[in-house]
Amino acid sequence: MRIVVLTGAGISAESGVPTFRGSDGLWEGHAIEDVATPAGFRRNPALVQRFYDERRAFLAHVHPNPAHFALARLEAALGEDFLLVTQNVDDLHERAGSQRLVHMHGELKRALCTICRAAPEWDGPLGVPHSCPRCHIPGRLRPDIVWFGEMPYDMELILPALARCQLFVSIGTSGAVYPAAGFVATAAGAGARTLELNLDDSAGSPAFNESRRGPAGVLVPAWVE
Ligand code: BJW
Repeated sequence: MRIVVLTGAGISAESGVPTFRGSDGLWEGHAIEDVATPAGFRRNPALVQRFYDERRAFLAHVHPNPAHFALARLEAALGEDFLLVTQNVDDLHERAGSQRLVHMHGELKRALCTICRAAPEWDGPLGVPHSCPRCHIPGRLRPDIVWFGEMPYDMELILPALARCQLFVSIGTSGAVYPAAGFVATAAGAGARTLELNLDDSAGSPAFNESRRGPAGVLVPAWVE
């Protein structure tokens, strides 16, 4: 069976990573347009760098949970018939063992050179002027995060996989952000069955063949086994 899984912030919630649109949402205290848009970065790069520096440093204090591990086991069983598409910018899927995954909204642990577009791995702060390891131009690195208005990564892999999959599973995402919110319609239009695993009803719930409610750390291992 060919399966595409889409994950969102809800799968990392039980690891202690705040979700975006929850009551303790990560953007509280910061207007979205200040920290998650190219215009916000142009206006106040120091604020935006600091915001992502803090989140990158926070990754050292969190660990994958049973939902991340269950998806890694599913990948090991299905091999090339499996693709994990995550909207998350944390590295918890990799740390659980997932390899066939794409980070469509970027990664906290990469920088992006605004001059030569290199995306080197990055583990320290970006908030002071470092040089790009490829073009060596200093002070032009930004977080490798897809902000509003920017093109998500790996769409050329994701769209064909959606068109070919037999099952599309969405885990822990509110369905508020496009194009990911439209993947269920794309997969269903290509004939796939669609399943949602989420704590609450989401904007996308009506579009799924089946929705299960509960914490990802319980629902995902139960679905995989
Ligand atoms: C649990 C749980 C537990 C909690 N267990 N569950 C119409 C069509 C196309 C585009 C647009 C459109 N209208 C507007 C747009 C533009 C825009 C957009 O979508 N805006 C919306 C506000 C409407 N989109 C874009 O700009 C995107 N680019 C783009 O569209 O380019 C053009 C294009 C067009 C067509 C095809 C291809 C390209 C770029 C979007 C970039 C999003 N980036 C962000 C922020 C990064 C910065 C940062 O990290 O600080 O990525 S937005 C933010 O939301 C982040 C997330 O990845 C994303 C999704 O959030 P997610 O993961 O769903 O989290 P939450 O918090 O919303 O939900 C968590 C869920 O988990 C909840 O449902 C909980 O119940 C649940 N939950 N605990 C299970 N324990």
